[in-house]
Amino acid sequence: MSRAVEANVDGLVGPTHSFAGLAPGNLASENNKGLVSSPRGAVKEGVAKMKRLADMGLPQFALPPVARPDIDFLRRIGFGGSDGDVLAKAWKDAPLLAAASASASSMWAANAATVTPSADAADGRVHFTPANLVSNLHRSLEHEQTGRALSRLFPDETRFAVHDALPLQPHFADEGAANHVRLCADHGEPGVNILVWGRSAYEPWTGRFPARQTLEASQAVARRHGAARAVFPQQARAAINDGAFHNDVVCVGARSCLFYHERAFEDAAAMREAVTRAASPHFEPVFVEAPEADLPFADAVKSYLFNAMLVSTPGRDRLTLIAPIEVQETPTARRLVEGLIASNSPIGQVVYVDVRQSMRNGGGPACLRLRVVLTDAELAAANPAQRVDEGLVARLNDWADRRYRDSLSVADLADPLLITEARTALDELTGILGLGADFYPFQRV
Ligand code: SUG
Repeated sequence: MSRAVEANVDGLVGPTHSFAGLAPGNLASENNKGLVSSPRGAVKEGVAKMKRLADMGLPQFALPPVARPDIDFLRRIGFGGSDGDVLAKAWKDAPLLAAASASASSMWAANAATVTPSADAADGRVHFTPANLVSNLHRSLEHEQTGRALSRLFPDETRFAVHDALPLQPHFADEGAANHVRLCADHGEPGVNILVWGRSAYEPWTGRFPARQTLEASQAVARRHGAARAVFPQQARAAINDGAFHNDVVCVGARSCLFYHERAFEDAAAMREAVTRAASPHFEPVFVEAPEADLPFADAVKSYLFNAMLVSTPGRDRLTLIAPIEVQETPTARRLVEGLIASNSPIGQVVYVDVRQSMRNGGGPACLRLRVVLTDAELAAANPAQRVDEGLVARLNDWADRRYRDSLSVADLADPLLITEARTALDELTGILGLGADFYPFQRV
């Protein structure tokens, strides 16, 4: 066992952040379709959250957004001419496809990849599988650039293995760490890897909304990472139908604590038994189940209580919940949190953060981050220019002020000027984050 910390890697919001309603089954995305967004407000909310976590003494990194609009995707489906022509024709003839090419959805880094820390991996390296995200067109366009971004952040192949995404088939539909929770006694010690899935590839899915993660994808990721102590509980079908499009909408865990809604799992008792068995003899898991009677499922989805981050910070015995401000505004959710803090539960403190721009697309504080457990030596091998400190926060805020629009409607996504604006912003970002001048596809032509 070696000392390890849990770093957070947050996705920076891209310049095309918008409310195009692209994600069926994600109730916030559906309900806020057509609103005017603030890309600048969104990226600064994200940076403020990163600063908050860094200030708490936790290692924090920033991941660059993928380049959008994805002109190359539009060319592959038959639109031609100059980049501006491609965008104009796509918006005229196929606006839904054009909107998909513009999404800033890579901000939700919980979906960037599934991560297996070296303490759990057969070959002692940290493993990453970028999620193929094939359940949604706009998200299926992310994985290549995401893999490249992870390789820049974790370049040393003797310590880190960044795989390709799983095969791009519905059988292997994979949404990354949004359906993965790791429990452990301490970060550097053996962990139980809970990989939650929504459907099996070989059973018909008849739900109202798509089940995005397959059992076969979860098993394939665990297999290729050589992940020890993997358990595969099923998400409740009814939870997906009621808006839990990822398990992290209704479940979060840290150290030995799993905090989840009573209705999150198809068979919660079987889940607890499997996790307890896998944890033995390393640690005793603590299950904190929120009952429907105290917190109606609809309030859990509306407030995004379980999409809080649950973190252990230096000098505190009990865990801290980094919750969206919407929890404070939802009486049932707020009371539940207050009750947990007042009792002797593993959760001892709540910090509220404002990430409303992301929340309106169904992304809470936990969606915006990828957790990566790193030993001291692995932490030292990460790209230092992406480590969030006072200086980087100031540079990113200044960059956003100069390069991002304050407001953007869905119709504005058709503006050809946005192509150049976004590229100029991202080109500058590669300098700020030390990514090299060949990072983005548009920098390589
Ligand atoms: O995949 N929203 C994202 C939100 C992802 C949240 N992530 C986690 N729960 N981990 C999604 O549904 C909406 C984008 C739009 O409509 O423009 C969107 O893709």
